[in-house]
Amino acid sequence: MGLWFWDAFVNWLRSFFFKQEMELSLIGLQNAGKTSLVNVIATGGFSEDMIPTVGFNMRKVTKGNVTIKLWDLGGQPRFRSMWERYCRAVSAIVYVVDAADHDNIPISRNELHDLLSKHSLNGIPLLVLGNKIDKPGALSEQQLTDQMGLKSINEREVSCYMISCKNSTNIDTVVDWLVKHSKSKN
Ligand SMILES: Nc1nc2c(ncn2[C@@H]2O[C@H](COP(=O)(O)OP(=O)(O)OP(=O)(O)O)[C@@H](O)[C@H]2O)c(=O)[nH]1
Ligand SMILES: [Mg+2]
Repeated sequence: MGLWFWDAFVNWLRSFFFKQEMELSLIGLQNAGKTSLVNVIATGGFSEDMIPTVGFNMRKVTKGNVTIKLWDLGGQPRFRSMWERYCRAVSAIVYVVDAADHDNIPISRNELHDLLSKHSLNGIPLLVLGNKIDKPGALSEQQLTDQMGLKSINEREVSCYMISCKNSTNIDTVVDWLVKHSKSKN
């Protein structure tokens, strides 16, 4: 019996006894693809024709034995002042960037660094996602890391992946990251 089989079997057994949960907030400028990401994680569906999020939406998604509560926040300027409030109690902040929208990268960078300067959010792990890599001219991971100033963020865990909600590229990697950051239910 292969080791992988044993691992899979143990995980399967464990899923009956140990429920995990996590709560996270999805942040980023309008049009970055936050709601698209929720849809692709929840159902695998993608639409070109999206309605901008007004305020926020809450969705619960179950992956294996993990229940993920997602706060999907509106990215328009008028909603950004509430980002911090919705990030305070979460296990992770997921910051979505349109990697093909070069003009707005500096604004996205400033909004991210402003948010992270809030003491209430100290230490919360950050996952930065460069979305829309299906588009020509999208930044590489290295370029996004540089232009978003991710190397200057310290005293919290920072991860960065490049994704496409449209083509479902790297969505599995995102889900794995989320599952790893979930906590046991008491
Ligand atoms: N080409 C491409 N387009 C995408 C991708 N992800 C999202 N979009 C498009 O980007 C637009 C905005 O997507 P939303 O998911 O509504 O963006 P949002 O971040 O939720 O925007 P707000 O709710 O206003 O903050 C829509 O037209 C989507 O179809 C992607 O991976 N590739
Ligand atoms: Mg939205």
